[in-house]
Amino acid sequence: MTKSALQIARAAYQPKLPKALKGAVKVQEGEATHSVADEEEIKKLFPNTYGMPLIRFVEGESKEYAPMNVGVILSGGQAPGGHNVISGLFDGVKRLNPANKLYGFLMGPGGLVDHKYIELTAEIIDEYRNTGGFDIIGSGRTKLEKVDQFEKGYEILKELGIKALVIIGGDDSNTNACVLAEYYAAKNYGIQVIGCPKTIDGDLKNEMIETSFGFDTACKTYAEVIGNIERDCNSARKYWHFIKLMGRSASHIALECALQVQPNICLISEEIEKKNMSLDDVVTYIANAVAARAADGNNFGTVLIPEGLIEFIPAMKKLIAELNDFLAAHADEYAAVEANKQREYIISHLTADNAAVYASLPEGVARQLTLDRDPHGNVQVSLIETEKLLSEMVGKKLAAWKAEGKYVGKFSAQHHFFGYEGRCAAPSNFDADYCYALGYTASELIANGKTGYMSSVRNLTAPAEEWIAGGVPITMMMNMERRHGEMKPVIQKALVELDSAPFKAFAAARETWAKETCYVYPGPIQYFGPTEVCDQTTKTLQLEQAK
Ligand code: FBP
Repeated sequence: MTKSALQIARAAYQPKLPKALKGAVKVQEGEATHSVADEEEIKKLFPNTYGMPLIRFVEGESKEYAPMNVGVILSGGQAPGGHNVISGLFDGVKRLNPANKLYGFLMGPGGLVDHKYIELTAEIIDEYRNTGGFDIIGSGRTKLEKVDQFEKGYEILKELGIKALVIIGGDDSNTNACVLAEYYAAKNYGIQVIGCPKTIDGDLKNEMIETSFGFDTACKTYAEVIGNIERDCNSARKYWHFIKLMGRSASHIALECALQVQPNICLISEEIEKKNMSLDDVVTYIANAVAARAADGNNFGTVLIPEGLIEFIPAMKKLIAELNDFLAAHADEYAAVEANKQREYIISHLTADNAAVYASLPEGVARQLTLDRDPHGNVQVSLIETEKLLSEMVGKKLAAWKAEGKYVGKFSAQHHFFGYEGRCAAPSNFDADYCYALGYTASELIANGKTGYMSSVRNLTAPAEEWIAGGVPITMMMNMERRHGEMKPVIQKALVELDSAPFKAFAAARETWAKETCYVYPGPIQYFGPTEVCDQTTKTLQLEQAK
C-alpha cells in the first residue's frame, strides 16, 4: 500500500497513556452502582451484571497471567481512532502475556455470527497505528440481540479459545454488548464482554464517560471545512451556505462546530423541540436573520443544521412516528406502488393532520422520509436533505416578504452535508491517545475478570498522564425505552442539554454572530507542533469541565 508522508511520520507516533497504565496495575473498586432510571426492571433483566462497582486502575505489583485469547468487533458508523483502540488492546493483551492472541471479527457483529475473523498479528496492527477508518477489520450494523446469534457467536469463541470479546460501538451496540455479557454470564460460558464508547455523534456520554471517541476529530475536521466555507463566503459575499452536519438525533456536533467557527446561525434540535417550534417558526427564524443581515448589505451567511432536526419539530415527529408504524406494517404493499403514485398513496393512508404536513413537504424530502429504516429502527436522517428543505422554504418566505416590500436583499443558497468526510479522518492527538488508552484499559478489565463493563478513561481535559482509567458497569447507564413498540433496556442517549455550559456559551453569543460577521477559521488538525495547537480537546469538553 502506498503511504503519504504524513501517514509514514504518523505511524511512529507513540500515544500517551495515563500514568497508572504505564506499569502493572491493580483494581480499586468503588461503590456498587445502580441504573440511571427504572432500577427494578433493569435489575431483573440483568441479574448477573447489575449493581457491579465502578472500577479504577491504580499502580500495582506485576503479576503473571495465563495465556488467553481475545476477540474484537467494530460496530456501527466509523469514528476516528478505532484502529488505536485495537492497537491499545493488542499492546495491552501482549503485555499481559506475549502468547496471548487477538482475533478481529470481520465487518461488524455479523462476523461473530457468521464466523468470519482474522488473527490480528503485530504486522497487521503496525500498518494501522494512528490511522483513521475501521478498515483493519471493517464494521457493520448487524444487531446482536437474539439467542441464536449469541449461541452462534459462542461456537466460534469456544473454538478459538477466546476468553473475552471487546465490542467497540455506540449506545445501541454497547446495549447489545451488555445483553450478551449477561447472557454468557447466565449460561456460565466463561466469556467476558467489554464495551468501548465510540461515535462521532457525541451522544454516548455521562458522568463516567466524558466523551465518545471520534467526536473530537470529526468535529475538528468539519470545523476546518466550515471555516474554509466561511472564508469563501466572506470573500465572495453572495451566498448563504446551508450546512447539514451528522450527529443523528443529538446536536452535539453542530454545537461544537458552532463554538469553533462562530457561524451566523446554528440550529439546535433539542431547543427547537423544547420551544415547540414548527417548521414555519424555524424558517421564519432563519429568514429574519437573513433579512437583518441584508439590511446591513450583507447578503451572505452560514447556517449549521443538525441532521436530526426534522425529528425534533413536533409536527414532523408525529408524522415520522405514524410513517414508521405504517411502513412497518405495509412495507410490501408500499414497495409495489408505482414510484409516481407513492406520495399519493402515503397521503391517502395517513391521519388528516399528518397527511397535511406530508403534503406540504417538497417532493424530495417527502420521498426521503419513506426510505428504509436502519437495523435499529432509526430513520436514516443522513439521507434527508434538511439543508435543501430549509433553504427552499426560506427562499419562498423571503420572496413573499419582498413582494410585500418588507425585504430588499438578494438570497442565493449553496448546500453542503458534512458527515462521511469526518468519520475516517486520521485521529487527532486527543483521539489517538484517548482511543489507545481505552483499548489498553479494556485489556486490564479482561485480565481482572470483568464482564458487562465499558472501558472508561476520564479527566480528559488534564494532560494524558493524569487521565483516570477504569471501567463502568454498562447497566449503570441504562433505562427502559420504547423500541419497535416494546419496552427495552437501553443505554440512555445524551442529547444537548439546554442548561449545559456549552449550550449557554453558544446562546450568549449567537445574536452577535447572527448580525455581525464573527467567523473563526480553525484550520486543519495539527499532528506535530506546539501542544496548545495539537493537544486541545473539544470546546464542549473544555466548557463542561471548566472549574
Ligand atoms: P454510530 O451511531 O453507529 O456511531 O453512527 C453515527 C453516524 O455517523 C450518524 O452520525 C449518521 O446518521 C449515521 O452514522 C449514518 O449511518 P450510515 O453509515 O449507515 O450511513
